[in-house]
Amino acid sequence: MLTIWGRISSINVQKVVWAAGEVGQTFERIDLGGAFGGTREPTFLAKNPNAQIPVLEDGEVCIWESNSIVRYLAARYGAGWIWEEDPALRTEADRWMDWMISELQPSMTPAFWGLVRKMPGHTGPEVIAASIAKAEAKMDILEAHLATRSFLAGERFGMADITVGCGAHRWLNMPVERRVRPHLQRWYETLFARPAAKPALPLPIS
Ligand SMILES: N[C@@H](CCC(=O)N[C@@H](CS)C(=O)NCC(=O)O)C(=O)O
Repeated sequence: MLTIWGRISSINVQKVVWAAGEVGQTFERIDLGGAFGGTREPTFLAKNPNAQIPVLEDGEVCIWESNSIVRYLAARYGAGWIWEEDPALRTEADRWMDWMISELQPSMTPAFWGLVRKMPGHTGPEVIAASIAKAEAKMDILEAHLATRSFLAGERFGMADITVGCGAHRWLNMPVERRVRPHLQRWYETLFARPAAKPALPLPIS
């Protein structure tokens, strides 16, 4: 059985919980981080010196960085399913996963912190407006991509849909004005209906 360290309100933990469910692995999830604290305990720092969640333990294997964990779960337990063996096909998923962590998440996080978590120092209207504008521009890219295929890497559900899907879940449930995007909406609804997505994507977002 896997052990997943991290509170479920974390978008990066959500990716891991969803991926574990998709590849049919049972797991114990231990609340840590945020109000739960514990990330600076020496026992946890030994698992992740960055003092961040998520961390995955699979027997002797201990991994931090959410994308790396999703790739590990996909490769180890989801080969031929959410893991693509052909590097040329796999890069279709890889680029969207990296885009999620380097482009989409940073664009929407200030607005999420200000509007949903109401974190002191992050509620300034200008910061929130700039974040919404940046995230909307990224969502336009996603909308255009999804106009010509069912899933991010083509016609089959895969690991990129998990990580970027967590971003869409957060964005579409944030109290912001959004442009209407039928392709993004269709894709998100398909993802959210998956049994493995439900326990990973609690509502309301927090
Ligand atoms: N690049 C890392 C980022 C991890 C990260 O930022 N984790 C946040 C939660 S989403 C965290 O540990 N925050 C401190 C806390 O929750 O106490 C990953 O993708 O795993």
